[in-house]
Amino acid sequence: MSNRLKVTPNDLSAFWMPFTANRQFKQAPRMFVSAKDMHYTTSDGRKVLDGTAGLWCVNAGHCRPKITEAIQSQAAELDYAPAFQMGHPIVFELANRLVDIAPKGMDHVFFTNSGSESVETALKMAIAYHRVKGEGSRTRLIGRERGYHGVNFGGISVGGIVTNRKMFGTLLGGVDHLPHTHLPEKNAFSKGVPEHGAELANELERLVTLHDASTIAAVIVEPVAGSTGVILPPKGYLQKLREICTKHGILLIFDEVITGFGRLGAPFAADYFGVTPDIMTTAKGVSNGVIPMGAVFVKKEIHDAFMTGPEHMIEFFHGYTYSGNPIACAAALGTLDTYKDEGLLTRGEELAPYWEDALHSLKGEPHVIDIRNIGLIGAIELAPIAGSPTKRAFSAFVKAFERGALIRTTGDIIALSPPLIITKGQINELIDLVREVLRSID
Ligand code: PXG
Ligand code: PLP
Repeated sequence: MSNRLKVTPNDLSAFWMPFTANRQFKQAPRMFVSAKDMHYTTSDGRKVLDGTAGLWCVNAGHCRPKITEAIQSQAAELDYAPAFQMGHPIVFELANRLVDIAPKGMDHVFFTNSGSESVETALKMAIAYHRVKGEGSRTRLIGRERGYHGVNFGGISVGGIVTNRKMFGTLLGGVDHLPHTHLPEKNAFSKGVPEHGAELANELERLVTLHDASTIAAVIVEPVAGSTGVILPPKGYLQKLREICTKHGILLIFDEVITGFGRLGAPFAADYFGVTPDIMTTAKGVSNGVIPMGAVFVKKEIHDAFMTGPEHMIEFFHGYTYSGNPIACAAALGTLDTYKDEGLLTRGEELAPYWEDALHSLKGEPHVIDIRNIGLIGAIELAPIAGSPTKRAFSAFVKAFERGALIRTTGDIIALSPPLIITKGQINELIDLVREVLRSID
């Protein structure tokens, strides 16, 4: 008999929850038991509007038929095939489909299972690329303050969120950071990309002078920083970073784990900003969050640099047991079909002005000190309660959940990023609910 039956079904103690206040959660659990399109259903039978696409990943909405069916039929046909030295057809099909929608020149895809793994993959690729090109001294990595690049050692090393770093020792050596671009004193309540701060990209020149270009492998940034509370690139900033990287032979990595797959109203942030990186990390929206998957897009020159040496030799000593897992690939193909059928990779462009107006209508509500938006992303920054940072936003999160909407908070910032299928009526509903919540909290 299954051991499972001996477990008390509602004993919450065994599961150590990720990025969660475990003790608090377990005293008053918030549980979802099902989901459809724009809504979750809670364990007490309430409908909750998904204002965050899960964790920025369910871009096509929940339990979409093409995705569900693709997974079901793939599971019954080929459940797993070894990822190393063996293949299966749909992983190749998926790679081609992804390259078709990728920014021009990003012709190759390496599969992972998460954003964190995509980041590790990209960083290793960058260092190895310079080595295969005969520039083995280029090992230094440059991230940015307040950057989030997942939770593995490479990612937290280039990342810039202190709580994610300070507990974990010395991290990777040879890492430096650009300053973040959050300038509330100049840019508060900007609509879309802010005017001020492009010159912060010149800090890269300072780091090049400090370390010498010959030691620097790559710069990694989120085109729009998500996890840290939605920080936008000032007008012209990403273009400048691109120019400086190109000038010094430094690879530019865009971490598009959140911005990829339609979040800004274009397929990728690279398209939105007209700036093409050398490597682009993705996850989340690639499979609608339904089955774990990540994809690292790479320029042809980088891929081709590895394709030398004896043909029987492995070119890149890196990969995961589940790289290109067949069921994850099926989920991703079902996702791409859904995006295509419904125009979701560009739907955000039409909705963005409506979203922007709705969001900025919260200016003047209690506690609001800044509002930021781009594509279908929004952030409402609240003044912290003196001496208790994060408490105000967290009570907004709990209140919103009780009233029927899922929002996300980080620090004292409310972040919103609904599925790309949201209607105008649901945008109003979400924003009105947030308004009521702001009026109801201390
Ligand atoms: N890079 C970026 C830019 C991300 O946003 C990761 C890497 C890591 O992905 P994985 O799949 O390993 O989690 C992310 C993930 C939030 C939130 O609420 C953001 C993320 C994950 C969970 C919550 O802001 N970003
Ligand atoms: N740890 C052990 C003992 C393993 O055998 C493997 C893979 O074979 C891994 C970790 C890595 O696992 P994955 O490929 O799922 O990342």
